[in-house]
Amino acid sequence: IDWQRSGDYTDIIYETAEGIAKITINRPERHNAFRPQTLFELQDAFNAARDDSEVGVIILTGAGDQAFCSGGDQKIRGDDGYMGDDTVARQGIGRLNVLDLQVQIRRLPKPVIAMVAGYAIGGGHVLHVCCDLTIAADNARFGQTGPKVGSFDGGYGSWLLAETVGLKKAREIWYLCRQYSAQEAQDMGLVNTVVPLERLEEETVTWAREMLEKSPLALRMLKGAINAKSDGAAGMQQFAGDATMLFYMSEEAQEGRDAFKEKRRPEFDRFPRRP
Ligand code: 2NE
Repeated sequence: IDWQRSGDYTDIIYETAEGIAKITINRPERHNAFRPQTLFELQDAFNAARDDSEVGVIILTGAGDQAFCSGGDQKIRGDDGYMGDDTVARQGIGRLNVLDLQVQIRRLPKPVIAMVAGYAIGGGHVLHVCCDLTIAADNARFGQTGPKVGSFDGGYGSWLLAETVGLKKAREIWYLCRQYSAQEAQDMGLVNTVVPLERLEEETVTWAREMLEKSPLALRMLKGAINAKSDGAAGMQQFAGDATMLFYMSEEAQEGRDAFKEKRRPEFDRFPRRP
């Protein structure tokens, strides 16, 4: 696959090919831990992939084969969050901006695949949990570390994990902070499949291509539907927005718009009162 690189980023790489966007966290010297700048860039890249109508599937991964992502960069963690170089940090204020990225991954209406080699740990583990699918290399290691390093994720990191692997297992993962192999992760339904490291990208691209053959609107509605239950009112709001989008695409809705512009009464009698 012939990836084409674009964007002016320092902490990530953004590439596209054949309707797939690949977003790579590029801080391998810190096992792809994220700092605020990394998250701003990830948000920008995910927006680019969302807005690009050629893109149907997004892959999130980490540079190298040692780590997908090791969570928040503990070396720039301040007393109230993670410190960047921006104005807010210069005022001595930290950020927890990974939460915005989690919401963005959940809400963008295209499937996101986590392609995991090596560690998916801490906030990096939560990111893969937020992705629609996870393809793991056989060297992948999964786990949470919050209670070891003085942190926790009480949002998607807790209850979406519990929805994925069950309550007892989610408690074990958080309370004990153990690491789990790729095979163990597959056994508990945390990942979709495990492949040899050298076949990781090939397999992930195969899954992406298979989804690209499917109806984009059907996939969009399914992602919204599956998320709506656990996202409560926010999930329903997105699903309702999709219903409005579909309605706008109908002749019935267009008749309302046209009648307004033509300053006439709308002729809704043409449309059936569906059972
Ligand atoms: C991932 C793990 C288990 C790997 O261990 P190992 O022994 O294979 O590698 P090593 O030597 O620890 O890591 C290699 C280099 O990467 C850095 C290390 O410090 C080391 O560099 P040097 O010190 O030798 O120069 N590195 C790795 N992870 C880093 C990190 N997160 N921040 C900064 N530097 C990091 C092992 O490295 C590990 O346990 N890492 C820490 C995982 C962790 O606790 N992450 C934060 C969880 S909290 C969080 O992400 C969070 C949240 O809970 C809520 C909101 C926002 C964020």
